[in-house]
Amino acid sequence: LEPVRLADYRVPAFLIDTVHLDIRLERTQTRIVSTLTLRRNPHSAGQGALKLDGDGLVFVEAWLDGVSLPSDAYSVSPHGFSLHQPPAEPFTLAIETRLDPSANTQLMGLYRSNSAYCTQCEAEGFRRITYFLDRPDVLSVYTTRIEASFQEAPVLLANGNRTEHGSLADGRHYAVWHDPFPKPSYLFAMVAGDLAMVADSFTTRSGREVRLEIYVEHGKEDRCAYAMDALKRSMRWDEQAFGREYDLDIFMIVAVSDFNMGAMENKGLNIFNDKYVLALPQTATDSDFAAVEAIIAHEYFHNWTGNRITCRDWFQLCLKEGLTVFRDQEFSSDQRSRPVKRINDVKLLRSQQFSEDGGPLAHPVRPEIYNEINNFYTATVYEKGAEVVRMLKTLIGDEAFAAGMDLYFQRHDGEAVTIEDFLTCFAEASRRDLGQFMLWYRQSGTPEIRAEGQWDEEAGTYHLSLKQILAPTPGQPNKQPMLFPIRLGLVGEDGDLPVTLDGKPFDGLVALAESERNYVFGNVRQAPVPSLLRGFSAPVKLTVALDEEALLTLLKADSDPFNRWQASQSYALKLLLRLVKDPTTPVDPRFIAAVRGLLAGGAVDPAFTALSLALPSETDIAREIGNDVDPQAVYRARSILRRTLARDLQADLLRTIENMTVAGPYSPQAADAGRRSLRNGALDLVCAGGTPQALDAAAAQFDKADNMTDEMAALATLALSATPAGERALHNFRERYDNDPLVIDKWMGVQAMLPLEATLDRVKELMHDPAFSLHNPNRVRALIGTFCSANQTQFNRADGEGYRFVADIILAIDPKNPQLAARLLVAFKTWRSLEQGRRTLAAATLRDIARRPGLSRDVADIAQRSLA
Ligand code: HT7
Ligand code: ZN
Repeated sequence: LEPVRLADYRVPAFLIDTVHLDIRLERTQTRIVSTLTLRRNPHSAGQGALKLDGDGLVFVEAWLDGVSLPSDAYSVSPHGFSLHQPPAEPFTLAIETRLDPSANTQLMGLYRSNSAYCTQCEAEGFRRITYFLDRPDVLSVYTTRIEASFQEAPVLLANGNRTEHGSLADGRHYAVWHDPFPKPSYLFAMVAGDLAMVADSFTTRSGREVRLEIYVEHGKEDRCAYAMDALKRSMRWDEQAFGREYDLDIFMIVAVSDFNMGAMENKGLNIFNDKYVLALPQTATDSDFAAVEAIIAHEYFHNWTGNRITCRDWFQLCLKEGLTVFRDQEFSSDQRSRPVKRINDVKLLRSQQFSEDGGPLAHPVRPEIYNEINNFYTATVYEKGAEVVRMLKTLIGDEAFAAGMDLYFQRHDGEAVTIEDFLTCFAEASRRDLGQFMLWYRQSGTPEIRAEGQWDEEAGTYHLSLKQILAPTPGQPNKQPMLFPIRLGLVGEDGDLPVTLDGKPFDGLVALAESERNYVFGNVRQAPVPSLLRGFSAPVKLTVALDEEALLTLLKADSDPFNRWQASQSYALKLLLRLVKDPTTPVDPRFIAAVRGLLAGGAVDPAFTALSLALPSETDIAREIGNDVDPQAVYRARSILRRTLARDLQADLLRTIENMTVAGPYSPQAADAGRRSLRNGALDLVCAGGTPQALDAAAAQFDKADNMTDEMAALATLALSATPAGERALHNFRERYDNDPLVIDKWMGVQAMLPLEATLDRVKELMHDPAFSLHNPNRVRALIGTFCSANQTQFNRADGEGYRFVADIILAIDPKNPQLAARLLVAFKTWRSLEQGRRTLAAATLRDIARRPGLSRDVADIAQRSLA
């Protein structure tokens, strides 16, 4: 593998001002003529040939300034096109190529999804459509002419505004689209097919009317209303929160069923995995609705953070992704409950990103080297990247952050920039030196903050020592001290104490810049419990010795909802760690009483209570143990605690299920969704007791549910009970949703998650279900992806069969869709933390994969880095 390094970045030797694409669609023989106006880049010292990227194209002919090029004037290789002696003055280069969309199984470039043609160009897919300078710092104005059979593709879409369309001979027709905003090639998109459309409109705050269109397969029109509503709310929110208005006359979304990721922010023509557009109460759960809202918003927000201002190179990916995730998180927080959103985001960060940062695939938020850019669309770039933006806001304050964003939009509109450019705007707006803050982009690994405190009763002071520990990570043996915003408070029996720091009322925030620092708080008249890292103000692992009594104080009296939730988790984690070591450890009755208290007060904020009720996951426990993890022992400990709670609190849980019934028709709004989450959390827990009353409650809910949230919750609970009632429910569900692939995906996932010895065979059998296909990413992720990421005991079977099975699937998928295969392989990322037997088996499987000839770059890269 030939690595790409940030240090080797050079400005492009040529610029492409305009691109005219003429696309004649045929299923197996699409013809493309691209006409580029080029000139030498005045900022480049580069001389000599013009080298355009290409991948898998069939070259036909090229013309320079309208004259056909002789074959000795250029060369063509599998990776590109080279014009040996480009003119010194601006010139026009036209190239004709052929490609076969129906043979494109990688889902990069121009491919077919069901009966439609569509494109995916990020990161390097445009070179699979035509020869180009396929890098994000070459910005061009695109005009796209699409021609196709009217019967096959009555809908012809591309970026920008439609300027022309008409009929042609032989039942064919065409459309011309022009996008006036210069953009990098990764934002190009084209869609053609027989699609249904739902239309609406939005009036911007300056009074411009924007047409909104969502395209879906025929018959799915009734599933777009929520996505359309989310889009309009996103557009309004971006005007209000960031002062950003939409800029074209039309904004289009197309839902396709074959897609490697969630969605793609192509200028004016977002293409979505249909899972994140289609939502009806009968087919989508509350979490699905929330995901549709978040992803619609995310892609829309890219119009400014990513499209109008883009990345100079792919090392800067977090410039658009971290910032846009931060923006979509803020949007969802404003639309729903802020504390609940924060807790869910932190759960995701800890489960996905902390495990990445603690293993062989760790990399900085802005990497400095990569073998395959597709493998860097990671939780670190996205989720930690968002945390870094959040910390920046916390450190410099809301006002300076808003001023920095305004400066960024004003200064860099229409440019391809770097993280340094971004941070400079905030340094200027806040008049702060952000040099040390930059380390968040450069240093990988999850920092640990160790806190120790002591109350001096006589002096009325509290001494707090904070220490930062930065463990080595791959390629980074030594680290420099970083800058941490730490929100904190001191909590007494009745809530926050009004303490002072340096003689002034304490405002709740310290910025730790040193390896170690001591703070002395004054006016501390009673023994306090420190509430540290409020709101999870920095993406760190906090180590602080808090006993059970202290955690109960926080649970009850902390003004910070995040830390109230954290106290419930820390308490449970303490018990679980003891149970992992010794399953006969009795469960602390104070914990059971605390959970009873939570349930009793559940009606005040059901969504928050549901989160507090849920025990730390198996991966949370494993991460806390750190090494020599036995997933079976972790599972057993969690099951014991669940069973104990279920039995001791059965009456309370059944009462909660009763009380949290939601009256009236289904609404995906946060209030109702919160009640359902508490009701279903209680159902899940009470069924862990396995009593007939509990299972009857699940069966009753399954039978009478009028929405997918309640139906799925009951199905999952019944399936987990491993009883005939569970099998009956699974059978019944499969029959009911036979023609609904996105719902069948849920059914597959529930079974792939079962922590049972027989699950591996069940998963193998499900691969023969007519609804399953190894060619469709959603199907693969639902069954195989769930098995390896959400079934710790069975993926990590002691006999290694889980690893072998997943490896075989990866090897089967790799030749067709390397991105999908590589993403599955990431499931091995924590293999080094396992106990020796499983570690040996996982390593052998990884080595076996790495040794195979003909691996894709994607899979070879993950396998090699995992083993390094
Ligand atoms: N920016 C988009 C990333 C994406 C992507 C990357 C690689 C291969 C396929 C892909 N599809 C979409 C999505 C986003 O973050 O908004
Ligand atoms: Zn994004």
